[in-house]
Amino acid sequence: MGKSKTQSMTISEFKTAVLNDYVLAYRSRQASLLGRKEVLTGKAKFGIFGDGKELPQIAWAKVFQKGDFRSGYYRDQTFMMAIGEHTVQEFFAQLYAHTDVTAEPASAGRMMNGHFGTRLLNEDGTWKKLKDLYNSSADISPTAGQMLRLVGLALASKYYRENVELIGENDFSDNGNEVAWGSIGNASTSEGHFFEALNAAGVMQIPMVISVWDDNYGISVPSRYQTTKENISEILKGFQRDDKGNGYEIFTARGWDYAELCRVYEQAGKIAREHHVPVLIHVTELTQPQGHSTSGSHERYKTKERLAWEQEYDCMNQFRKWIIGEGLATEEELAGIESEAKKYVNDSKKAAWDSYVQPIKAEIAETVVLLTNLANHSVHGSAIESIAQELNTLTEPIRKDIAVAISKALLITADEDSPARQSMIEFKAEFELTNAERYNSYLFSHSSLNAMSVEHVQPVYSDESKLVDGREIMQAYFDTLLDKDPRVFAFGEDVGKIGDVNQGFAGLQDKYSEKRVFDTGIRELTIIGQGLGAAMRGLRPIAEIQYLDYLLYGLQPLSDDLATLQYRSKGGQKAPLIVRTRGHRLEGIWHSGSPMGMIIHALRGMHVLVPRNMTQAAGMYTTMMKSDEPALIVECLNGYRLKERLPDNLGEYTVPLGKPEVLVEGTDCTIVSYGSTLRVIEDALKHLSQLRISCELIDVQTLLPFDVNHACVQSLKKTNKLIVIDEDVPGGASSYIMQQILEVQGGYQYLDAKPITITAKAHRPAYGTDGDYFSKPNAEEIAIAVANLMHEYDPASFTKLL
Ligand SMILES: Cc1ncc(C[n+]2csc(CCOP(=O)(O)OP(=O)(O)O)c2C)c(N)n1
Ligand SMILES: [Mg+2]
Repeated sequence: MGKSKTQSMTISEFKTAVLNDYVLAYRSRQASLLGRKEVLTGKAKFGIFGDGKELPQIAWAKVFQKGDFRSGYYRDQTFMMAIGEHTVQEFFAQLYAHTDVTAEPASAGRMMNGHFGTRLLNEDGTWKKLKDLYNSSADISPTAGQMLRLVGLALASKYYRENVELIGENDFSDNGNEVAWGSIGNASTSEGHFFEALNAAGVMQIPMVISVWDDNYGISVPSRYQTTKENISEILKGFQRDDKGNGYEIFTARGWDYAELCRVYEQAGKIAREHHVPVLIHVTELTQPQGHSTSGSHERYKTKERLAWEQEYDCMNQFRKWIIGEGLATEEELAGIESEAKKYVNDSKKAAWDSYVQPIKAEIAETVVLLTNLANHSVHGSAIESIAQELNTLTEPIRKDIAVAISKALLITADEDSPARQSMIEFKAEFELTNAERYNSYLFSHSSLNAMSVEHVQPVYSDESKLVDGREIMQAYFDTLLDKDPRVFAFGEDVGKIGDVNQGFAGLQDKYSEKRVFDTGIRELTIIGQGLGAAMRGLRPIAEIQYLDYLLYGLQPLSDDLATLQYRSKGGQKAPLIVRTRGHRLEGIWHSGSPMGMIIHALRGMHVLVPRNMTQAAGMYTTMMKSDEPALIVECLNGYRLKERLPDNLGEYTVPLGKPEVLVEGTDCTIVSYGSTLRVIEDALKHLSQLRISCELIDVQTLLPFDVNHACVQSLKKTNKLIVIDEDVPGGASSYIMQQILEVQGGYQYLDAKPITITAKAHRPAYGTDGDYFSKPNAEEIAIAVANLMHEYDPASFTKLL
């Protein structure tokens, strides 16, 4: 126990506090033991538990304060229980995948057990007053993935503290006094994510405390294959702060030593909170009493000696001995506490199961009535009866059983028509709707601030509107934005001092300070992570990835974390981060890619915007800033020096998402494209108009969402020919566009010629102007392909070119 706290406690208060901790830890252990049984008996699908890690989490919870954030992993059930944000009943509800958010607040049954998170949002999607709450960001499964977001959660405290006068009183922070607490398994520290996050937080000096739960294993692989010297705190000693400058405070504590743990956590919290210094706590000598998860048994890979040691040094065993040794309770008293805790956990488990299974049973009862009715009115009566009976006798029914039974009965009676069958069809439709809400909703925000609801405001021009370089539009836009909204800050490689490699932020660091426009190290993963975490705490970061090609480095947190956030928390969390990048064309294999297919397939759950010029780009930023959703905005690298007119209402006009623009009207064929390729196509159109081929050119503007009002098919109805062009690989984003127009919009009905795509080659673009010309779609190639298509369609009117 930390001295400062215990000194002010009476002996009896101290004893009560310790025994309360024992109750909590014991309940958590029981939950783990029963949880495993629930999986082995088939009531739950998979289980991963926090047994063996109870004690450090109790110590951690003691110093976790309101407004603080957790970003951890699947072992933290005891901590979540100790801060009162995860009841034992909720633990079981998650294990069963209870889809009701009141029963399973972390994810409404979407995330497997051990994936925690608190509800940061009100039901209408607006923020709660986070500084008055104990907060946990929603966990993800990829090991060390939590470390990136953690950097942003901690950075937010620094931002709030440094900009306190600008921001003033708010719901998120009390002068930046909040600590972001991370947890990670020993083996997961082998990931690059861990080291990158560690370094980033050390450089930035942010209030972040990382706990490493070291149980010597990562599933079956022991530390000697994971960590140099088998000791993470030992090898991180160079990070230890000293009087020469920034660094970490590093602690070690044995995971079974209650007193030591309490002391260390109290000190760690104080240093991080007061001085904004990052801290690492290496908690050693932890165990896994039941092995890694329900998927296997650790007897397969741990020696007898290790297993015996784990039994002896099980933190619950040691805690018990310590309590008795210190004279805080007798053997009998502890036995009494234990049997009460067991009952409590059993009762909670039962309550969770009843609450989970009752609605399903009610749905089954309803289905059985409909099936029986259908059986009575069908020549296949007995077959349907047996489907009903089978459904009715399931001991652990799930919704899939209902869906299968309904579909089977409808398939059997395919050639029948009766009111009973009609009722079944209606029930199926209703059931599907309810299940869509349960399992498929909240990929995007449902709040009134969702990006699709942002009002469309047109750009305004006057006689005074100047013709400027594209980059000047961006610079003027960001100036307006930073001026207007103190929550906005921008960062990335070369964003600070020089205002990004294309000068979109030129001069803005001088104007708004290094606190709001700043450079980062070369570290795309944590650039995304720090944006994500900060956006989760009410800020509006713009995280810059220098070139589109390097988005690949930052793709994992975007795909696994940001894009899934609303979905996996069922609308309980959001992070309206804007990721800015630029690309499509520069030079060479790693500077001119346009991997848009990869991006849009990885980022469902985000908006992906591909402005053709800087006027459109600025409007898109405004749209996103008015919304509460995340987006990736890909600016055209070759557009910064092209001239555009500077709109008078920069920062006010918006570009609606999912609304294509017809750039050129035409009658013979529809060409669909986006971004910098449009300029290449415009060159091709000059050739084509000489051949008297009239093309309609459509800029889709946003790939996610795609053409929500089906404008493309309207054009196709007129021209009956479709050409999709982009700079991605063959079958990349162009295939997605094709699928949207032909399948989703029903465009196949209007085709009079084969639909074609014109794309870059399958390899990366070669260096130099020739490399680019022969790797990417060029104007002549496009003109020839379109002319040939027209000839194939109507040889009499259109000559074959080549
Ligand atoms: C990126 C990634 N790789 C692999 C896995 C599979 N996996 C899940 S847990 C785990 C071991 C983690 O060990 P450690 O970090 O020590 O945590 P512990 O389970 O021991 O507490 C692995 C390899 C994963 N979830 N994510
Ligand atoms: Mg481990």
